[in-house]
Amino acid sequence: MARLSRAALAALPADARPTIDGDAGVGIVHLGVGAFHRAHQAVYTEDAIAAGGGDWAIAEVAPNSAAVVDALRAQDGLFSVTSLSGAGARTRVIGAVGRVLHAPSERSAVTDLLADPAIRVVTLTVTEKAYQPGSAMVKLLVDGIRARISAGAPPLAVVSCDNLPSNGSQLRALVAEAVPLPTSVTFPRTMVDRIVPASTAETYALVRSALGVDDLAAVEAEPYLQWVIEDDFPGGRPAWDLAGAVLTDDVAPWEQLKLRTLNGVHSTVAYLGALAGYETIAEALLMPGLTDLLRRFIADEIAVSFTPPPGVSVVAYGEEVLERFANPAIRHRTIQVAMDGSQKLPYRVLRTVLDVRARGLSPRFGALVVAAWMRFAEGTADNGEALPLNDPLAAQIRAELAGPGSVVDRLLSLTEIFPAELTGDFRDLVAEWHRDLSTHGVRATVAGAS
Ligand code: CS2
Repeated sequence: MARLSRAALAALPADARPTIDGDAGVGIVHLGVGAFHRAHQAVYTEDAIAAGGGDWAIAEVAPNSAAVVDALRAQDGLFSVTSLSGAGARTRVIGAVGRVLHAPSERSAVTDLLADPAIRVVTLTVTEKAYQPGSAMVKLLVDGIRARISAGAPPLAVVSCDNLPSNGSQLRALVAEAVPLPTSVTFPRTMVDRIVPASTAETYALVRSALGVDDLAAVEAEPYLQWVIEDDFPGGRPAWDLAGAVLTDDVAPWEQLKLRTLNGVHSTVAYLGALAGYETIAEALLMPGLTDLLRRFIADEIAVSFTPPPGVSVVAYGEEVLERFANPAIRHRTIQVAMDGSQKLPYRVLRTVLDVRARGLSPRFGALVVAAWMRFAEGTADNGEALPLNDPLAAQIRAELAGPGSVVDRLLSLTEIFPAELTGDFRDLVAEWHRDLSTHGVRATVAGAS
């Protein structure tokens, strides 16, 4: 079967071809070429170029994987995004990628590109764990910004698209530790949203039958997508607003809404679902009692923990999230969402717990999520199958699990994850859930919880 390429485009179904002709110059560097980026920022950028023009093609920089670089280069930067829902599948090819680089083997080309005044925006999807002082991502950005300063510091916006609160401010602080930042470099905050499971053999087969060519960089996603961006782009930006993104001066309530509701509930379903033996998020939602429990978590704890954007109801947003999670066409694996829990729990769940406690209420369901994460970290599902602990703190977590005394106390002592004030009544709540989950299993605990 032929590969997807510029030459193959004419033979594709007309509604699957890119909506731009591929001659826009490169104006964006993106670090982290994962499935989420391809199904999110790349789609918005293609639609923005189609609607508003401009030299905003993307230079993709892969921080690790050479496979995605090889796949995209062999396809002239083209790849497909298939939206999947109960109503069917729609595949479109994205033509917004102008260049592809591999950071480990093409380091100086990446630095030169980051210094190039034609580049006015850098976007990043590098996951929570890359936001550490001195990480490879931070070093790459610092070198790029130094080179840019030597080139006269042309204006640049560096846009974190990872699921962290104040993502732009966190990134700015990490970079500013290593290089004095000129005022011409900004770090707008964003909230990004689209459910994009890892591609599988089925994804590639689906695209082969939809397009009649092979696409080794294909991604699948839910139809829904959202992007809220702080409008602080000193060198200009693509017309993302014309592509449906919301440009605003206050992203904070959107970040909280999404992290605490969507991501918090996602992690809850991931840990409980994986422990109960469900392979996907949508299947896990079929567990008797789980949806009712999640509704109570949303209404009684998440919704009281923060102030949402004006006019938005957290409960209504939560209902929409539960519907999206239930999309049977999306096979998002519970263990994929469960990974990196030490990096995710603090922003997704523990801030909710602290705010619920500060209001004098009991963070009952927040404690259940923590207990479920602990059971997950212990490594065995209720049916006896092994669960993978894929986490940058895996060694520390395993060391605590191997020590003497109660699992709950040992894991709560990991200060990289749990704030010191999460003791006392919270510790007791977690211990109670942990005992229920260990003794009766997830299904019985969930069925008896609401
Ligand atoms: C998920 C997110 O893997 C995870 O931890 O919660 O990737 C989620 O699918 C996205 O944030 C949705 O926008």
